[in-house]
Amino acid sequence: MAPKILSPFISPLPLPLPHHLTSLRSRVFTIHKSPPRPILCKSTPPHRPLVSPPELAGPESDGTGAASPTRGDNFLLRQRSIEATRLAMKEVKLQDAKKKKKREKLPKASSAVTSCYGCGAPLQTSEIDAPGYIDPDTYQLKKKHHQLRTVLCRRCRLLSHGHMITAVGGNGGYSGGKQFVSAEELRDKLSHLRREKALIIKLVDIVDFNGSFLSRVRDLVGANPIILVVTKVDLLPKGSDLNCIGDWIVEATTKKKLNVLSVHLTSSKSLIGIAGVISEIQREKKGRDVYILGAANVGKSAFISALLRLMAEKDPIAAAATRYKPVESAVPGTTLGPIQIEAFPGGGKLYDTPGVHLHHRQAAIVHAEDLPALAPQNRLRGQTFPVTSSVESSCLNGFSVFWGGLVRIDILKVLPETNLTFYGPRGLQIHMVSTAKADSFYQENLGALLTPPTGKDTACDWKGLETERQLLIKFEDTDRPACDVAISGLGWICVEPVKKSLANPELAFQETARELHFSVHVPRPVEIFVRTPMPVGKAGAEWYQYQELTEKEEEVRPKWNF
Ligand SMILES: Nc1nc2c(ncn2[C@@H]2O[C@H](COP(=O)(O)OP(=O)(O)OP(=O)(O)O)[C@@H](O)[C@H]2O)c(=O)[nH]1
Ligand SMILES: [Mg+2]
Repeated sequence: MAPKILSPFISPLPLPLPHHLTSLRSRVFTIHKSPPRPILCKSTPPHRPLVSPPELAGPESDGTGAASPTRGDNFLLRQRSIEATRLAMKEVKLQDAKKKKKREKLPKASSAVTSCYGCGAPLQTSEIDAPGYIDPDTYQLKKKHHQLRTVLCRRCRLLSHGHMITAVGGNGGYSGGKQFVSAEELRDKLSHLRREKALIIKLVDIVDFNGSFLSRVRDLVGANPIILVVTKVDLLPKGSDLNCIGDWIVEATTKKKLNVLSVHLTSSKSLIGIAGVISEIQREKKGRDVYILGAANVGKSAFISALLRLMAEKDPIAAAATRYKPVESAVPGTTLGPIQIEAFPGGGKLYDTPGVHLHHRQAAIVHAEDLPALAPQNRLRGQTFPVTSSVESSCLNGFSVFWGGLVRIDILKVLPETNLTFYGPRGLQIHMVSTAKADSFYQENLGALLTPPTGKDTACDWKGLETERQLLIKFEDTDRPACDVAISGLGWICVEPVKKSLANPELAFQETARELHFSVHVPRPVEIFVRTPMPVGKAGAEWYQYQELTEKEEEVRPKWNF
């Protein structure tokens, strides 16, 4: 508060205030209601008025005709000074008490207290369909007992019972769609990270490595150190060698020019690799907050549960945090606000964050009801085409393969031995028809045989596979897959130019035919990535070649752990 103008009759006080009260002078002036007579001390030279601004001086301030103060005057003056000090002290105490009261009235709660502990949405009692809703009676009761931290909102309770209620606009969503949170709003909630010192744990889903990679993560986190955690490795096909997968991931990350401290392969279901992440967090945290970051549905909340579960074995703080942990579900957009968790004994908090919604993933275009179909529940098992081993009858040229209602691949020109293996959710069925009949087959069977979209009604609103991309794949080596064609938010198709079991030993491999031609159709914003093949399964471990690295490259390359 700006100090009020000091009254002229304070400064002439001949008795100095005690040192600890000098700062209170500005408050003393309010005490006098009428101007007192200025008093000149005997020792004061007459040419030097005590009240400096002439306009403030009283009629006697020019120093002429002033009588020397009598003992009575001095006594009165002293009394006035004592009284002024007493009143000033009283006023200060009064104001301090007011400030204290005001501080106490302010809600102590940060967003953590007034938000649902399951999803981070602010608690509210007005809109039943919106996130954060709890009924008014429960709210009042919990508030009265200071237990709002322990409240789970209605949506979270439904999600944890398997209901699919997305809250992020554009995905079907709950009935009162107007309360949707937008993907931009969720991103905004993370914008402060650039300015903070934090340790970032960036999560990527192994099933959708390219689609969930969140390549512009540096825009979000600035110069903060990043540990890369690859989730859901329990879903990798049987026999996969995590050493090969780890090397493949490090190579892919280096290609994307993302500088990370290390790479961890983890599963929140089987707890593979979680202990390694905990030790690295403890080593690198250095008192900072730890943020779990990633695209929607990569498994951030599940990862936090897994972290807390393991940490709870040694740490009572983490054990206490396991009681109120974030909710996980197959719906992208489960977590809607940052959730602060007391997990570390030595300071620094753990934060679950809302997933970043990427418009190029399949989850952004399918209806909420179909979202579970996109999430693999069990270990991936590649589905291979052609299925027969007779070369003549199995050549794929001129055929189209549908992957649910979400992907169509026209096989334009491949070798008789070429083989496609689909890795993705088992719920999506694969159908092959001749390309000449593909359009009519799609129209007739969409919503029924070809799902998602599920149901004829949903299929009516479906815009179709509007994006078509021509792929020309060149290959050198016939002993390994040429590439993976990854579909954002779904899975990938491994393209083997010459499948060993299909190869005809009597036919010499044609040197000239080292090209494969496909045309891939997907819904409009969905992205198609052509990448070096991921070495999955037993076969992957056989054909995978580790990159030769120089000593220097070896030093700077992040290490993988599991
Ligand atoms: N098999 C398997 N499933 C997992 C794993 N981690 C997460 N999931 C599943 O993936 C889905 C999404 O998990 P969440 O933890 O809710 O994902 P999230 O990243 O927090 O999602 P948002 O809050 O929407 O951003 C859930 O169905 C989880 O059960 C894992 O390691 N293995
Ligand atoms: Mg979450």
